[in-house]
Formats: sequence, C-alpha cells, structure tokens
Amino acid sequence: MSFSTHFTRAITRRPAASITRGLRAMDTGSPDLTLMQAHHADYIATLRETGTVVIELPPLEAYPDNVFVEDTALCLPQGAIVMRPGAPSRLGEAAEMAPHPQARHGQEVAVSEAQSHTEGGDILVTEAEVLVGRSARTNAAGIAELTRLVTPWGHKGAEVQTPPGVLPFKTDCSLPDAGTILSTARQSASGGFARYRLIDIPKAEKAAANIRDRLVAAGYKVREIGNSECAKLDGAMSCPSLRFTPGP
Ligand code: CIR
Repeated sequence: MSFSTHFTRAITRRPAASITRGLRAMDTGSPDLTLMQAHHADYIATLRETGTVVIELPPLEAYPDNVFVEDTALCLPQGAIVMRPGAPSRLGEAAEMAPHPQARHGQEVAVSEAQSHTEGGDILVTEAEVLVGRSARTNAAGIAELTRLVTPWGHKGAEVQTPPGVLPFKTDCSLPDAGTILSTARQSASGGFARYRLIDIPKAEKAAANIRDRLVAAGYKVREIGNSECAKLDGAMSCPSLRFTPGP
C-alpha cells in the first residue's frame, strides 16, 4: 500500500459561521452553514468508516476559510511542513494548525519562510514525487523551499504549471491510486503527468458526476457525499482534511 493513497489519520476543523465570508473566485451565492455542517459530518463519518482516526478541531471564527485545512500544511510520513498560504487572510490559519501534527503524532515540523507561498491544495503527493502546482497562491520561492524541505525526507519535488484561473491545482486533478491521476484535459496538457495512467475528467464536468461512472468503470468503489456548499468557495473533496500516516 502506498503512503500517497492510504492513511490512518486525518485532521479536520469544523466550519465556522464566518464561512459566508469565505474566499471565492466567482460568486455563485453564499454557502449555507447548516448544510455545510451536515456535509462535513458525512465527510468525517466516511473517513471513519475507512478506519481512519479523525481529529476534529473547533472552528476559528476569525478565519472564514478555516474548514479547508488541507491548505495549511503538508503532512508526510516523515514530518509536516506548515504552509504560508498565498491568500493573506489565510496566513493565520496555518499558524493555528502548526502545533497539531507534532502534538498529535510526534511528526517533525518545518515552517515555511517569509518570501515563499504555498497552499496544500496546490500539492499532489504521489509515491514518486511531490507535484506542486505553481498558481496564484503558490509561487516559485515556495516550490523551491518545499523541494528543499522534502528532499532529506526522501521525496522529490516537481513543479507543474496550474492553468490560469484554476485554483487550487487539485480542483483539476487527484490521485485515485498510486499510479493513476484523475485530471481535466487542461491540467494534463500542462505536462508533468507522463509517468501516470490518466483518467480524464469529462469536459464541463469539473465539479461532479460523470466522473463517478468513469471511476466505477475503472474498478473503484465510489462513495458519494455532498459538497455543494464547499464548492461555492472553490473547495474540493480533499480540502477539509489533512490525511497522513505517521512514520515509524
Ligand atoms: C480559498 O480560496 O482559499 C478557499 N475558499 C478554498 C480553498 C480550497 N482548498 C483546497 O482545495 N485545498
């Protein structure tokens, strides 16, 4: 089993009432807190069904986007790196996350430096490499620093270009198994995925559902849960958790 697709721990944070002020690229309406809380509860229950130990942190009203914990840190078996999000309103969230990987799992923690910006949603970790999408939130200094930090832990950093308007990188790609990337055509056209089997996300289907049929056809067991409220804030399924297996 690959550490990149199998995990035993997940850190989550409950949505804050301030979520209605969350960042979004395009306004498609305000998220409904009650519905988002219900989706979040389903998400946590589904993670627990897989045997994952889920840590639920309390909401932080000062940070409207706090439910999207994935952006605040990168957790690898060897240690965690606390991000410096490119969105100024999210910088404090990363500081709030910093103590948790270490306190809960004894992981070594490295903190990103002043000039670099990285967000976890721009990072796809595979068995072979840590793919980092350069984006409006993740800059060249951030990618260089991340690469420097993961190298002693035995990982290779690789930069991938995120197409204009895509935020974050992982809204257009994900890793259903260690050798396969599920991707939109525009993201795979940016390069960097040549060594993987690709499953295309059908055009005009970015947020949903024929993907399900393609995954089932490819032999995956699929469980569907609601994500409409997070999607209003550009949040994909990976965003509400930091998933990992602590190393020995
Ligand atoms: C943001 O713009 O930062 C949030 N509204 C959405 C973050 C999505 N994060 C993720 O996919 N990892």
